[in-house]
Amino acid sequence: MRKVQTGQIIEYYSNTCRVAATDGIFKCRIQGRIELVVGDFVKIEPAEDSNDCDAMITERLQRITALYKSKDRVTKAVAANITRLGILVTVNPKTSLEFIDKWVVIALQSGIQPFIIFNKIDMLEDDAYRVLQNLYEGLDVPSFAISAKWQTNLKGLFSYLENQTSIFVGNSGSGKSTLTSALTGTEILSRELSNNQGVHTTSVSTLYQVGNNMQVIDSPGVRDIGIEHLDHAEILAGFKEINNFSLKCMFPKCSHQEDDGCAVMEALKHSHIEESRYNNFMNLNAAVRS
Ligand SMILES: Nc1nc2c(ncn2[C@@H]2O[C@H](COP(=O)(O)OP(=O)(O)OP(=O)(O)O)[C@@H](O)[C@H]2O)c(=O)[nH]1
Ligand SMILES: [Mg+2]
Ligand SMILES: [Zn+2]
Repeated sequence: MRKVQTGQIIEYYSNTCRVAATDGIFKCRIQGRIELVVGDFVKIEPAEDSNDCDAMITERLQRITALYKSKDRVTKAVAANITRLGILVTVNPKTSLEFIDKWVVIALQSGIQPFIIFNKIDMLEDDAYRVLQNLYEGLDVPSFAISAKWQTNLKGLFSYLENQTSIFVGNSGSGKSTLTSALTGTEILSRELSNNQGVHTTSVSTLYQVGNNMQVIDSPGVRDIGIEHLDHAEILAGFKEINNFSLKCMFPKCSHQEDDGCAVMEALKHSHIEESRYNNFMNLNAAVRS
């Protein structure tokens, strides 16, 4: 590498990064203490003194979006400049509805469009996901029912991901790497579910370029996604239908529980709000600062 250039981080380790720049892909060292994540655009310079790195990252460019998570009251970015967040949902391993609702909240709060990928349909009856698809589509969360392994129904998903930078989140074993392999056409080692030998659980997030107008990030299985950095209003914004009904509650400080004139409780009673959504809303609220 000869000259200063701009690139994008496609893999981040604790003190080095792989950066895709105009002239190629470079292994880079980080100058000073710049907080970096996969998806960040950076300035890189030729490294003079470094024996195992090609270049040095000297500056991070402004982020368009940043996806945050918190753990033990520490909040940190996990990926930058993402436009879509794909939540993988499977029956095995079982994805909880709370997992979906939590990621919808996190995505919307970060200015990222959430969508759902119902995976492993080859193992299920037709329309097994129909009820959930209807529920989330009514909430402006588009969804796709696919089989990543057998590459079924990928066409619609593929068009949806064009001109976007997307990240896939889902429990370990839900098929993020298998899907990334199918989209990129390169084989990414994936995890065997039933035996513990030859397990290929993804350990770092990697950004893949698909053709010249699609980017996908395969991220490690998410174990703990703390949301302590959010407040009640941000959670409410992720529950569109509850938000709409809450505007009609008699008291502005309604807690949507036993309160008189609570429009949310009324809607719940008449099944205009799904019980799972209401319960997850209450649980997420209980987990954040007041
Ligand atoms: N039957 C079936 N199996 C699938 C499908 N997609 C993925 N799998 C299998 O599910 C297992 C886990 O897939 P991975 O792609 O490694 O899952 P992952 O989400 O990347 O897992 P982590 O990296 O651990 O987070 C593998 O054995 C895949 O072959 C599918 O559509 N149908
Ligand atoms: Mg993986
Ligand atoms: Zn209320």
